[in-house]
Amino acid sequence: MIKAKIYRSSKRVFECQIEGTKELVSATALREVVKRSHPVVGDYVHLNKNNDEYEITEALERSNSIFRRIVRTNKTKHIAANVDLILITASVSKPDYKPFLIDRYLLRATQWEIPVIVIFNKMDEFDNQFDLEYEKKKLHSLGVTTFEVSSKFKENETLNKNMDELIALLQGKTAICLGQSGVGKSKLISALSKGEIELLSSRLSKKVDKGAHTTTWAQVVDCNGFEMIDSPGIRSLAIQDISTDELDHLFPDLNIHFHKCKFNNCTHEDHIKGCYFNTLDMDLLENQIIMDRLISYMKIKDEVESVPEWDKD
Ligand SMILES: Nc1nc2c(ncn2[C@@H]2O[C@H](COP(=O)(O)OP(=O)(O)OP(=O)(O)O)[C@@H](O)[C@H]2O)c(=O)[nH]1
Ligand SMILES: [Mg+2]
Ligand SMILES: [Zn+2]
Repeated sequence: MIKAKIYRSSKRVFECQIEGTKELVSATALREVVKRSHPVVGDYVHLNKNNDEYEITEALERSNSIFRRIVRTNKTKHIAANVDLILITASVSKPDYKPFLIDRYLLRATQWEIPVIVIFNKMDEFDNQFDLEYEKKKLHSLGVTTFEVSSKFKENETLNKNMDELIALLQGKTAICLGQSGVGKSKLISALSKGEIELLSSRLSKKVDKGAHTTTWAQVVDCNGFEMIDSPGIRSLAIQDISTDELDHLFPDLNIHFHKCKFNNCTHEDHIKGCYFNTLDMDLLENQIIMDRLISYMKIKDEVESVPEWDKD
C-alpha cells in the first residue's frame, strides 16, 4: 500500500504525489471511494499498483476542508482538504481593494476553522488608492497578520524582504490562496516557488479591470518546503448557507459587544435607542474599526435574512 496526496483532481482520475517523493502519478479512484469520500485536492489517499496502473483504494479522513453548503440540495461541496493556512489575496491596484470582500473571506475562514493571513499584492502599483495603513490596523486588531508584496517586480528591496518572510512563514505548511479573479493568486504562487513553477496567469480584461478567470481548477503546487493550493477566483461568495445565529459567531470581534445593547433583538441601526454601538466615540480608531466591521456584518445579515428559513437546511 502506498500513501499519496491528491495534487489535481477531475471526475475519477487524480494526479497524486507519492509521499516522501516528488513523483506524480495518475490514479483512478474506485467507484465506492468516489461515492463515499468525494476526494479533493489536498486529500491523503492509499494507492494500489496493478500492472503499472494506480488505483485509489481509500481516502483518509480530513483534518479540515474548504467547503460550501449548497442550500438548494442540502449538500456540502468540498473544494480542498487538509489546509494549514489561508492566504486571502487582495490587489492594492486593479482589481480595486474591497474590504467588504475581505470580511467575507474572514467569515468563511472562521467557519472552516482555518487560520488566515491577508496578502496585499501588486504593491509595485500602489499609489494610495485607499488607506492601506487603516486596513492593516483593522486586520491586525482582528489578529490577522498582513504582508505587502509584489509578485511581478523584483527590484524593490522591502517588498522582496516581505516575500522572503512570507516564504519563511509557509515552511512545512499547506496553504491555499483565495481571492477575486485577477488579484494575482497564480502569479503569487509562482513567485513563492522562486521560479520553480510557472502557473498560468493572465491580464485583466481592459474594459472592466476584472480578472479573466484564468485558473479553473484547484491544484496543489509543490514549492520545495511547503505546498500552495491555487484556486479559481470565486465568482459568488453568497452567504445564504449561514443562519442568523451562526453569523454572530462568525464575527467574534463584534459578538463580544452584542450583549451590551439594551435589547437583545437590537438591529444596531443609527437611530436605535439603547444600542451599544451608537454610544461609541468615533474619534477613536478602534471604534471606527468596530463600526466598519458592523457595516459588513449588517450587509451580510440582510443577505442571510433574505433567504427564507425553510430554504436554509
Ligand atoms: N503589477 C503587478 N501585476 C501583477 C502582480 N501579481 C499579478 N499581477 C498581474 O495580474 C494579472 C492577474 O494575475 P493572475 O495570477 O492570473 O491572477 P489570479 O488571481 O490567479 O486570477 P484567476 O486565476 O482568474 O482567479 C496578471 O496579468 C499578472 O501578471 C503584481 O504583484 N504586480
Ligand atoms: Mg489564477
Ligand atoms: Zn445594538
